[in-house]
Amino acid sequence: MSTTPDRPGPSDTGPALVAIPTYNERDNLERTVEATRRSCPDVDILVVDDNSPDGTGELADALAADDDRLRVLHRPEKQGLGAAYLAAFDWADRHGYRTVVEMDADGSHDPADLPRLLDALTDADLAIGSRYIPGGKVRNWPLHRLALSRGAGVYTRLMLGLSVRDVTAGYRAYRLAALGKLELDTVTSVGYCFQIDLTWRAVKAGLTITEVPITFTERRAGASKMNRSITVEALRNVTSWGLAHRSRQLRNLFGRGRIEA
Ligand SMILES: Nc1nc2c(ncn2[C@@H]2O[C@H](COP(=O)(O)OP(=O)(O)OP(=O)(O)O)[C@@H](O)[C@H]2O)c(=O)[nH]1
Ligand SMILES: [Mg+2]
Repeated sequence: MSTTPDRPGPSDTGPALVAIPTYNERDNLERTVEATRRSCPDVDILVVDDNSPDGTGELADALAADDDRLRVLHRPEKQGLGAAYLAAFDWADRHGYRTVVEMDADGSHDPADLPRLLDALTDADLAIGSRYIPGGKVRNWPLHRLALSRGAGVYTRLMLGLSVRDVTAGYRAYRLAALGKLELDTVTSVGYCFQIDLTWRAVKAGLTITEVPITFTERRAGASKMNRSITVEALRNVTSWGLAHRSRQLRNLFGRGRIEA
């Protein structure tokens, strides 16, 4: 991962790569790509497909044949959202991008919000498309999904002392140079915990984080990949990071106390 440059001037955030991970998104991908093109004609798009059984990878290839700013990264098997994004970040870095956006393929993330997300990077390292700040919205989510998301957010913010309001948000823009400070080679989070993991790393690395209100909509078609193991992973990791964080705070408190005594 490159380490140069640090945050450059406002006009210097591009070119941007929009990374779209896919697993069985055949009924959603084309509309997401088209809407992204309409919203931001200047971005490049990378579809990261984990050998979807429904043929999403082949569909992505067909779309790429007509669009020289669309590329497809084929991976041999389903390895989770986190691994797909790590591969996309590495690809973006190797191909000289300075900005990378995370976007779901399922219609939950509206490409119309993309310009505002990219604009927010002019004075931030990480711009998070947030459902839970004034102006942010969630549409058509079943109550249990909203409760899970809100509950995970409250627990994470309490455990880690974070001020970010939407810690699990998956619609984000990063400066590549900033991602280089997050020791990505040690990331093992697989599910939506990946988003919490990177938020926590960004805070610890002192990155500038901003939240931009977005409207999140329940997936348009196809099946969610959310499952119990994804929730358990997040709960286990956040608890362990939180305990480590709080015990570090206590050690610092008592350590300082001894010196001052
Ligand atoms: N390449 C790849 N993409 C994945 C994998 N798991 C999920 N995705 C994609 O990541 C995006 C988010 O996954 P979703 O299934 O929508 O999960 P979610 O948004 O947390 O849950 P829902 O609210 O139910 O939609 C979608 O574009 C998925 O196709 C994976 O293992 N590999
Ligand atoms: Mg989704």
